[in-house]
Amino acid sequence: MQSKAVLVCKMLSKLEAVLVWGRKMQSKAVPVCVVLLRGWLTLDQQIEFVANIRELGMGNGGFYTPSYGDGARLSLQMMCLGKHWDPRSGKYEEVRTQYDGAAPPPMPLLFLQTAQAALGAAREADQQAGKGSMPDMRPEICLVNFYPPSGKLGMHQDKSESARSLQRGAPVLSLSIGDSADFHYSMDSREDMRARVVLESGDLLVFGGPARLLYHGVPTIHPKTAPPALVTRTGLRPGRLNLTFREFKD
Ligand SMILES: O=C(O)CCC(=O)C(=O)O
Repeated sequence: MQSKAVLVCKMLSKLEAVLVWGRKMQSKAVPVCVVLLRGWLTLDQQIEFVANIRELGMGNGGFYTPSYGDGARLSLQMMCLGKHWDPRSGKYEEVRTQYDGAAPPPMPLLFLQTAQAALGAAREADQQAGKGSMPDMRPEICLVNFYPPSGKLGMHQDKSESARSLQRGAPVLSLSIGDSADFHYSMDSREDMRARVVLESGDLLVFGGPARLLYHGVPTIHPKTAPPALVTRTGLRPGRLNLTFREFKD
């Protein structure tokens, strides 16, 4: 299916653009390291993820509302798999020391295998675009965010992973499920340098290599944009799930 073309990175100065259409991953030229594959997760896969996330989210170490160091609460719910990421310290830890002491659930096989397949697809798209510069990564941690319709996440860099992992640009893999969201990104912290793309249910976004420290944030959720069949078949609450897979490497 050749649907909409997605322009990624159009406003970035150093990072060039990649155009990727639909599941076929036909991509157009230029250096990469940010890859967007529209609708990469099938509806059935999205449904399976929702069921798994619901079960994990209600259990020990499941969803909670995190806070920053100044006590301000994030406008989302979070669950960490593999290791706990603490927004207060910006560090990973084995248990939720600042919250309830619970250990994060290990990453289920489904998540690991999907992340590995996602990485393969992104690296292939990157290669087809003529570069082959997207590094490999080992998915060790998954952060699952649930954004209610009013949810958001400020601009930030993902840089709590090990220096080794960051230095080699081990990519972050992001999967979106549910309502669409505005995703802002830039290689530059200045506000006027930001570009925007709408992430939809099933989309896979990958940034690594020279783009590993991409500034990014989610200012807006678009209510009632989730695929109706996803909502009907899962009873997913209004809002958006996002999963980011990261390599930690001690
Ligand atoms: O929700 C998203 O698309 C991005 C999530 C994110 O930036 C994060 O978890 O660090």
